[in-house]
Amino acid sequence: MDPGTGKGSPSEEGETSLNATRVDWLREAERIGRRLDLLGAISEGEGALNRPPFTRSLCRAMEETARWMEEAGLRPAVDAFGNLRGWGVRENQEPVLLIGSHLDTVPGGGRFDGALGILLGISAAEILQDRAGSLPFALDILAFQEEEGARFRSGCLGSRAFLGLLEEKDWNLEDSSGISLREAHDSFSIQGWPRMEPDPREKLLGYCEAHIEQGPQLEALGVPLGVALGIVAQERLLLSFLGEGGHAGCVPMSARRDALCAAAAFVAFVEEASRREPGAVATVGELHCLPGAVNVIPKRVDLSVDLRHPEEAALDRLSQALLERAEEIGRDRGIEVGWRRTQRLPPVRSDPDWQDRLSSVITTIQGKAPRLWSGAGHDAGVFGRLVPMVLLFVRCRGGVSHDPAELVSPSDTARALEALVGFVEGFLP
Ligand code: HGY
Ligand code: MN
Ligand code: MN
Repeated sequence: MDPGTGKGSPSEEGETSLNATRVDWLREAERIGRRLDLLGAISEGEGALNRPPFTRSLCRAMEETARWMEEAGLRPAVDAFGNLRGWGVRENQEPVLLIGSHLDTVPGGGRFDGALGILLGISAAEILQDRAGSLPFALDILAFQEEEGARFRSGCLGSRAFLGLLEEKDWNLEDSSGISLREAHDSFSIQGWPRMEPDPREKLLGYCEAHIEQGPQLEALGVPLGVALGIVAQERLLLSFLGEGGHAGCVPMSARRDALCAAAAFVAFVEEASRREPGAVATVGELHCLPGAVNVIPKRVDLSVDLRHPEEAALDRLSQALLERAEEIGRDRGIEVGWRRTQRLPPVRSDPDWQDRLSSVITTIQGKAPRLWSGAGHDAGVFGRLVPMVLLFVRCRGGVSHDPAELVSPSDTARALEALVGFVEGFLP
C-alpha cells in the first residue's frame, strides 16, 4: 500500500483558499466537498457506498487521505492496527491535540459519516499552520480504520486499538463470512506505508471530533452547529434461533419448530419493549434465515440487536427483558436459543470545559450553541473515558444518515470548519 505523494488533480483540488490571515471558509468548504465526493466514490463493488475495514476500498481511501494530509503539512503514517495518522509539526515532547474520525462506512452509507470529520481536521490543521505558524502543542489528525462495527458487529475497533483497549475476544470477532478480525487485519498489507507508533510518554491534551448529527434536532432548531453533551450507552447482541427444517408442503403447522416464526415473535417484542422504555432505541438490523428457500421451513435464524439508552440502568433493564423473552419463546416453541454480547459501551460525557470552549466559539458564529445527547456512537466516546473529549455536531439534511441521501451543505461545512479552527485557536496563549 503506497500512499500517493503527488499533488491532487486540478479537478479535485482547485486552488486552496488559504492565506496568512484571512480564510475564505466557503471556498475551503467547497474543496472539502470535492474531496468528500472523491472519497464517496471509493467503495467495494458497485452501487451504494460500502467501505468496510481492511478492504481494498479502505486502503484506497487511506491513500487519498494521506495525500491530503501531506499537502496540509502533516506526515501521514499508519499504526500497527492500520489506522492512518497525520502527524503535525513537533519541536520536542509537546502535548498533542487530536482531531479525527473514521474512514469506514456502513453498507449503503453516506459520504459524510466519518469522512467529513477527517477532512475538516486536515483543513483546520492547514489553516492553523498557515495562520498561527508554530503551535504550543502538536495537532495530529486521525483517520480510523474501523468505527462502524458493521463488519465485525463491534464498533470503534480502530480507536480502541489506538488506545490499547482491544481484548483477545475482539480479535476473535468474525464477520458474516467467518473471517476473524485478526485474519482480516493480518491480510491487510500495510507494507510500503510509513509506520509510526505513538510515543508511550506522549501527553494527550484531548480529542475533538466533528461529525454530522445523524438526527433531526439541529435542523429543527434552525442552526448548523451543536455540541454533544455526550454519547448514549449502547449494547449489541447476536442471537440464534435453532428449530427444525422440513418440507413446506408436508409438515403440519402443529408439528413445526419454525425458527423464523420464533425469531419474528422476538423481533416484535424488541419493538414493543423498547417503545415502553422512554429514551430507548432498539434495532434488529441483521437477520439471516437458513436455508432461505421458498419451500423449506426455516431451520435457523441469526439476528442482531442494537440497543441504546442515555442511562446504563435502563439499558440493562431492556437487555435483560429481551433475553428473558427470547428464552421464553424458545421454551414455548421448542427452539434452541443462543446469544452473545458483541459490544457494550457505557454512556460517556463530553468534557464540560471543552463543551464550554466549543459552545462559545459556536455562539459567535451562529448566536447560540445547542447541546444535545448523541444517539450515535463515535470514536470520541472511546477517548472520552480517558482524556478530555468534545464532539462538534454538524446539521445534516432531514437528519438522514447511514443512507446515500446523507447531505451537508457547503455553508454548514464552512461554519463547522470555522468553529473547529476557532476551538483549537482557543488553546493558543
Ligand atoms: O452505530 C453508530 O452509532 C455509529 O454510526 N457507528
Ligand atoms: Mn460515524
Ligand atoms: Mn455511522
